[in-house]
Amino acid sequence: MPFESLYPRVTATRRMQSMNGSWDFQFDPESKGVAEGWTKGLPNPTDMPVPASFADVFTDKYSREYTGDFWYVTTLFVPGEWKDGSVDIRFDSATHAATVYVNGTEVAHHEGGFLPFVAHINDAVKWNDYNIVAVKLNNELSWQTLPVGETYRLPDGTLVSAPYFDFYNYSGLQRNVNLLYTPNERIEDLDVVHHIDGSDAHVDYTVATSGDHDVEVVVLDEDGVEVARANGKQGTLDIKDVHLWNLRAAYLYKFVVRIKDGDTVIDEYFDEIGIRTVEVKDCKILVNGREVYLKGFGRHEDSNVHGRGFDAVMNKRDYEDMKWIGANSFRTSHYPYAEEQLYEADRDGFFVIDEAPTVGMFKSTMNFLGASGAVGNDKPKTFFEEESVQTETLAIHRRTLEEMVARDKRHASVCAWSLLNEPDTTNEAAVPYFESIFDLVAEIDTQKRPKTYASIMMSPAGVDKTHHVADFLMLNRYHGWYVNGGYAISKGTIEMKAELEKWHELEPTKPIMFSEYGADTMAGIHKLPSVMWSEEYQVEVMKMWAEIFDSYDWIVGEQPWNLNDFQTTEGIMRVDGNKKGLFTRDRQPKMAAFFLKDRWTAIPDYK
Ligand code: GCB
Repeated sequence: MPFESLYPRVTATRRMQSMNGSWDFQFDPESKGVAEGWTKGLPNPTDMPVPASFADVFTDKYSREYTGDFWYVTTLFVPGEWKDGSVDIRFDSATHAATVYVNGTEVAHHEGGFLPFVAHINDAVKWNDYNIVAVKLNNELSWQTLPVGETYRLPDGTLVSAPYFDFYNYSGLQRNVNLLYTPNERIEDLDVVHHIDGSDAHVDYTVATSGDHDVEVVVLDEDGVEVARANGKQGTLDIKDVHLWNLRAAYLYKFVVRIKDGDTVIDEYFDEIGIRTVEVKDCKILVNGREVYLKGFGRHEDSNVHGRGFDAVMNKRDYEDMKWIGANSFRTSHYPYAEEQLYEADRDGFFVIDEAPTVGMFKSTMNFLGASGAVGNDKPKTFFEEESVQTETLAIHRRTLEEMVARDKRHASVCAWSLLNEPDTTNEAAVPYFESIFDLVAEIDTQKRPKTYASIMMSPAGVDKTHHVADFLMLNRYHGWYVNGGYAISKGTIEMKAELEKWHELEPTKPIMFSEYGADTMAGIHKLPSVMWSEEYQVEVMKMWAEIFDSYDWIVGEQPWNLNDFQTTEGIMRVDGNKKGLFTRDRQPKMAAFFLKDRWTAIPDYK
């Protein structure tokens, strides 16, 4: 299994040097950079901070909206004493496609903007010397990129991206970049599967290494006391009187893995691991065998100026806001988030529904009715009928899921997988595609977490053809907003309940949760009586949904859209972004957040 999926760490044998900071940056609209030698330096660069999205640091429209190839270049000193090991650059992400060069030699290519990859650079570097690292990125969207969209040209030849989703198509080196040193014989993967046995736990583990030496695994509790130990690349660790990881009551053990030659440590790696089980049974989601009720949000990695750039401060504030309001869960809508977010969720005991970057697979809702300036084309209405989707897109989707599961599988917080957001499930053509990706995840996730997808309102119960593959149902519904808004809100309740009852008839043993519902709300607009867009109206929409949720005991969770207001592409549907946040983009609560806080703090995490 791939080394790049291990979160980079400094240990007794591993070294790491941050490559974050100011890089040279330049757009390459004619894609001439490689031919003109930009791999060794840019002719006319500006400086660009890493990590960040490039868009919102600029003040001119062309730069902000730029679509096409663009370059990041930096100088990197590679210590000579690292020559005896493996030296790799790890990009926590590069959005959406990247080719990496060291001193002009191509060392890596990766597609997909939200998962890590490494460039192995031993053969391309000058040791104990300065090296030029160049990254050519591309942020165009197509039916073969995840997320899905289109790219078209304005009459003057300028490329424009037309996402089939409403969040802004931020791009660049948006997460951390590190230079890593590891021994040649190294730990490349660690897999853990937990079994609870009364007050004890048994953890089946598998370690993959690049050599033949033996492996030891030691487990330490939060006080640093050894609680279990085993030898061999595969085995079982027995932990007596285990302290389980629970929702909002996390507990993390430190698993230390060492490759040893007698007493000599050849390589050492560790991870913080919570012990818990997750399963779906009889209309319930069970964590450690106990029924949970999920309260939380669909989120985005999004903030002012930084765009989707990794922002530890904003992340921390988001967790504090979620704790304040009584949340215990979130969905990584609509792409895998930075690993630091998952480690924080592990520590804080959040149930994370980890979502693949698979959004925009519904042709007729592309760009949310013009939210991002939809372009017309002659593609068929049902996405999955397209030949290239069943072949190329499916292959890319499968590879992306492999990368996501490999990266996130040890996290206790990752309790479920969402394999798509709002795909077109109205047509039988979706069925083989769905079966292929759901079977794949069932096979590669050794913890066998529940799997699902977020269902779109235009594919309701009775129309949707793919729900048989999901272990639990997740509904995105906008009664009270896109349909039955304002004075017609009471009609929304009746229609939603009718649909829910149909779902329950179709899937009598599967739990159902709401992964989206809400209302755009401009903070500061107050109306008596309420009107749509006012803070009072958002409270009414939240109350309407609460009444629906409380009517059925097979509803297992509520995640309104969205934790915060976030940036979208400009268009007639959005006023400087999507305003469905319970908090503003600068993380301050709207009125409805107080309603949810009262509601959620009264609902226990475990039923
Ligand atoms: C949805 C999408 C989400 C949008 C939201 C909206 O169904 O999944 O990405 O932002 O609706 O506000 O329109």
